[in-house]
This record gives sequence, C-alpha cells and structure tokens, in this order.
Amino acid sequence: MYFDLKHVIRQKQTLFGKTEDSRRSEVVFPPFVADSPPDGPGEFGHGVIIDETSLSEEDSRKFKDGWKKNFFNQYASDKISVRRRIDESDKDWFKQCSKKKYRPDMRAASVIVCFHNEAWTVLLRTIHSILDRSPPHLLKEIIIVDDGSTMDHLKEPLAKYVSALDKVTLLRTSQMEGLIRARLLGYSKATGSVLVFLDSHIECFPGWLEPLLDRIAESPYNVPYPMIDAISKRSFSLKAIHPCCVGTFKWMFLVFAWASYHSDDPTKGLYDPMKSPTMPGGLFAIDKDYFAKLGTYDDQMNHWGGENMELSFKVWMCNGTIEVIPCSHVGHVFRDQSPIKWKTGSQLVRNSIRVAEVWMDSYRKYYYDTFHSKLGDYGDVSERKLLRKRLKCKDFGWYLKNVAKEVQIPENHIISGEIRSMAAPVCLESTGVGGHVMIKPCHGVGYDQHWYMLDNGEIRSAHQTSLCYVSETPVLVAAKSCRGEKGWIYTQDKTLMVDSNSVPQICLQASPGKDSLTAKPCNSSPWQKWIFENYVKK
Ligand code: UD2
Ligand code: MN
Repeated sequence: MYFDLKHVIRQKQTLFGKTEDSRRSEVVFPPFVADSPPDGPGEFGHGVIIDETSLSEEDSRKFKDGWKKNFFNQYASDKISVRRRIDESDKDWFKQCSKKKYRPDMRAASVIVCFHNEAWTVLLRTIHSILDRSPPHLLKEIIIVDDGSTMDHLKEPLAKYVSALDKVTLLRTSQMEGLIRARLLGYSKATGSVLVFLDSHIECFPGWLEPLLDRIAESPYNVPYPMIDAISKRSFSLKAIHPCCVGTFKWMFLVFAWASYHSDDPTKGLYDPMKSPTMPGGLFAIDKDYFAKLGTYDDQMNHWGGENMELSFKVWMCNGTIEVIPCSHVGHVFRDQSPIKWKTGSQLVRNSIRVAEVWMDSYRKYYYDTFHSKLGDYGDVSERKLLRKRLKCKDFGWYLKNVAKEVQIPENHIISGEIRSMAAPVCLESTGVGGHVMIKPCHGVGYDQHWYMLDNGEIRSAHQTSLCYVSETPVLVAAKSCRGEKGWIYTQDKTLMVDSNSVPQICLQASPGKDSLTAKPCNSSPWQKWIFENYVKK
C-alpha cells in the first residue's frame, strides 16, 4: 500500500499533468498512501482505530513517537490516504447547499498555509484536499510557508514533493517567526486578489471554496470563514457538523469562544451566512486590498494568539462584517495543547495586551482585571494606534453594543478579585466547563480565580461572565444563565456569602481536603468565611 518515491512522482505526474521526469531523484519521501480503494482506511472520513496492544515493537515505537511529536495520532494519519475521499452528498447540508447559486464574478484565491514541524501525511492531506476540492479557475495558487521547521521531512523531501505540484509554492522564513509573521510572508508573495488562510492540519470538503468567495464577490468588506469540523486527533475521523454557533470572546485571556446563534431575521435559513462577532482565526477568506487597508496583522505579535481578536475587532469596527458560512466546510485537527513552543514561552498575553491597548478603549480594563500581574513589556504600539486613527474606525463601545451583544460587561460589579477561604489558603476556581467551580489552592494571578459580584448579588467568574452561581440545596452550587435575579449577600462583616433567596439561610462553604464547593445552612464555621478581594462597595 505504501508507495516509494518513483511511484509518487509518477502518480503526481499523472495526477497533475507534470511532464518532467524526476524519477532519478535521490530524495526519499517518508512513507505515505497516495490513493487507496474506497474501502481503505479512513476513506469517507472514517476513523482509524489503532489497537496499541496488537502493535509490533517497532510500530508501537512509531505510534508513541507520533503522539509525542504532534499531540495527535500521526500513526493513524499515516495509514490514511493523503487523498482520501469525502462524500457527504446524501447529507442535508450538502443537498441544500448544492442548490445555492453563486455569483459569476468570484475571484480566484491565493491560499496561504503556514506550518511549523507539521506531520508529513497531515500536511500533504491539507495540500491535496485544497487542490482536489477547489474549482481550478477559483484557485490561483497555494503558498505554503515553512516557519522554521526542524523536521527532516519538511526540508528537501517537501521541496521536491511540491515542486511536482502545479500551483503550489513553498516559502520559508529565515527563522521561526510565529504564525503571524509567517502569514505575512505568504501575504507579501500572494498574487491573487483574495486571500484564504488555512492551518496545516485541515481537510477541505467538496464545495468549500465557492461559498466563501461568493461572499467576497458580494462585498470586499465581508470576511467569511467556514464551518470548522473536527478531525479527531485520535482516529482522524471527520464528519460535517451542524450549523449552530458563531464566535465571541472571553474577557479572561481575551480568547475566542463559541456562542449559540439565534437569528432574529425570519427570512434567514439554516444554511445562510451568520454574522459572527469574532473569528477563530485559522481559517478565513479576505479581500487582499481590504486586508492591506486594515493594516494586515500586527507584525510585532509573536508566535501564537491574539491576532484573531485584533482582526475580528478591527473588521467590525472598520466597516467590515465577519460571517460563518454554513455551506463551506473544512475539517481541522483540534488539540488541547500544541507541541509548538516559542523560545520565550507563550506570547498570548503579550499579543493580547497589544490588541487591548490599541482597539479596546477603556473596556480593556475588564481584560486587565482578570489577571493580577503587571502588563510587562508588550513593545511599542504607537504605529498601531496611528493606524486606527487613520482608519477612523468606530469605537469598542459601539462594537460591544451592536455586534458582540452576548458578551457580558461586568460593569456594575461591586467586588472583584479572588474569593479566598478564611480557613485555608484555597480559592474558588472556575473550570470553564459548564460553569463548574472548584476549590483550589490560591494562585494569586487572577484568571480562573477572578470573580465578580454585581450589585444585585450575582456572582460571575471572569471565565464565563454569562453564568451565575446559585445554591441548589442541600449541597451544590450550580451555574445557570444569569437572569438578573437576586443572588448572594456578602455580609456586612465581610465574611459570609449568604444566598439571599434562602430561608433558613444557606452559606457558601468549602470543606477541608475537598475540592468541591458546597452550600450549607449558615453556621459561622471558618469554612464558611471568605475574603473577597478589592471590596469596593459603592
Ligand atoms: C487557533 C487557530 C490558529 C490561530 C490561533 C491563534 C483555528 C482552527 N486555528 O489555534 O490558526 O489563529 O488560534 O493564534 O482557528 N504555526 C506556525 N508558527 C508558529 C505557531 C504555529 O507556523 O510559531 C502554524 C501551525 O503549524 C498551524 C497554524 O500556525 O498550522 C496555527 O497554529 P495551531 O494549529 O497550533 O493553532 P490552533 O489551531 O490551536
Ligand atoms: Mn490548528
């Protein structure tokens, strides 16, 4: 099933009409499956389940190594053809979307894919899915940008491999620049008038490109992004998901989050574009001139993170519209953590401070509130401020009021900070999953241990400001959507946290050695006493 170099080159010559004979090349490609029969592993988006216990010693080593290097199951990916089939033509989304008519004046796109140490088969599947599933007249080129990779397969073998592919250009940064400057290198060489940015571990579905380009043909100020379907990091299974959500953000870390979508326009159907206050950042299309006008990305941002918020805010504030396009599907391998490390650690906070300083006006304090450390050296943002001034964009208050309406502004809080037990050095900590709250050692830096109490007694975490905590007698404290009802009373002596709705009175309580938060009848034990930082009762 695996093909050697000669076969691969022959394969590509027939696939992509190349005539050059590179059969005598000495480059050795890592093994991969170019094509496999319809019932081959992973075909039609099926997952490949690996039973680790049945692997030989050598395969077991490869399996472990694949996980270690990529934080996904490279061993499973290597079993799957880099040109596997995806066919969702029997699905409702595909049937409905196939009926849509797209504008004839769509422009061809330059697709830019940046990568750092991407797995061979995963990168190849990315490239082939773009080539195979984009109408040729709408694909100007694919620019792949190697951002300082150190893995051998990304050196000569990759250069050789893509040299046999039509429309694909390989660029390399001179050192690891981070995805923001790597994308800017791709942008600087793009010849198309529309740009599409993609991650390097994706798979485009049939029909992915047209609905994106159609939105830009409609208006150069539309910035569309596809439905991002999950490619399983364990089995590489892939199925299209149902339209449900649009992007928003959290004050904590200033990161992207999904929010459910409700249209108040009855003429809008399930598969029509949905306005999205933010974009996840990896996969989107944008008119090149509009991108340039917006000052592209902030090239002083390093490594990873923050660039998606900058672009989201400024698109909306400067005349544009971000949309999710339910008829465009692209799969992406989601991971909880990335194996890619930056020389000086995570740059997310530094990048986000740059965004906040330039774009968020006085609202930036709600982001800064959520961490207790100093801003530190975030570089010079004067150029970016001048850019904003020149663009004469709307302000952040307008954006929150008219676009990111779901984002709760903890404006009327009377207390904020950590909620610390008086019995032990432990604090309330939000896990970020369904509003779940735990008792953990106080870490003193805010974030998931940063809380607000509003003037009506609602307690909200900086992690999920739309959730409120209520006591569910006899034991639990549960998170519910905030409805403006009366919440908790922080007693005059600033110790007890009493549920204002309870008779007899119920108090917030920690328990020795346990990490769950409870609500019990008030008894003034030290485990019911709390210090809420920054007590600023008006
Ligand atoms: C999401 C975005 C990602 C980016 C990021 C915030 C999606 C699906 N992905 O995280 O595109 O907007 O949020 O910054 O929306 N890379 C480099 N150099 C680096 C680091 C990464 O080239 O120093 C490449 C990497 O190989 C990948 C892409 O940039 O192709 C994005 O990185 P990621 O996949 O680790 O980010 P992700 O999907 O967790
Ligand atoms: Mn990614």
